[in-house]
Amino acid sequence: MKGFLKERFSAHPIGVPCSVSRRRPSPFSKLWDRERELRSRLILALDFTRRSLDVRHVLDVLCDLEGLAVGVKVGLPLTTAIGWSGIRELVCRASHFYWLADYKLADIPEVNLLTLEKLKGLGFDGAILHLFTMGHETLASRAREIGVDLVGTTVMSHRGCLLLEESFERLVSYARAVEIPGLVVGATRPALISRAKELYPEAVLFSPGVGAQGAKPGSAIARGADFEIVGRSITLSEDPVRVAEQIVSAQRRCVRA
Ligand code: BMP
Repeated sequence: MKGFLKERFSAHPIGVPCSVSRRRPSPFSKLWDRERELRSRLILALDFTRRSLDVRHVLDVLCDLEGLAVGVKVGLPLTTAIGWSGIRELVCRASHFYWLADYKLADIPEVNLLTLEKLKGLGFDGAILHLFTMGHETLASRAREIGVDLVGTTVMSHRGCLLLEESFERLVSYARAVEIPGLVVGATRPALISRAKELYPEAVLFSPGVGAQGAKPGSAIARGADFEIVGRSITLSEDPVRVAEQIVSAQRRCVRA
């Protein structure tokens, strides 16, 4: 493995569960600690890479972006490529990153609860769910107990997401009522980012859609988002470090004092 901070990557053996007993004092505290350390609001979406997706290559990517990305978002593309054991290994080896599980939970409450426990067992710090299914009261309180930060999806970044768009204010108010501490709001919908902040000022806002989907780096931060989720414009670039540096610089110019 390469990388200038290689020693921070644990040499945890494959298949041996790492400690997941860390309890955090408040939601997203690990993420904010890392934000203070790096002065970055960048979360890397690991769906596409220039080479085949395998654990070693992903660790190399993470080594390169060590000082730039505060967190990593993973979902089905990576999981189907490297399997759950691969995900466990990544989370263990690079446990200083904030790990966000993006499986967009949208099941009945009992199944969501079981899945959340499993994600905690894999070492994830946060998990994204859909809000439209509702019924999340027990999930929200269990997530607080076990120290997983929940992030509810409001309006998505792609065009034609009409049902969610129509229900946007209701979804944000629902998240606030059941104390889901984080929200996804597409970076391609700047007015709704500001509106989410008005309706639920304490929420931590995550905005995907920067780069490949058209929103400019820093633009979501300028409208009140806390973190920008960026995938392809970094991971498919010939020079991921340079692109990530440009994104983080743009974000720094937009962070409100
Ligand atoms: P990219 O920068 O390559 O477009 O990646 C965006 C990432 O954010 C993808 O992982 C996608 O699943 C996720 N995402 C999104 O693009 N829009 C949403 O509304 C919600 C998402 O989770």
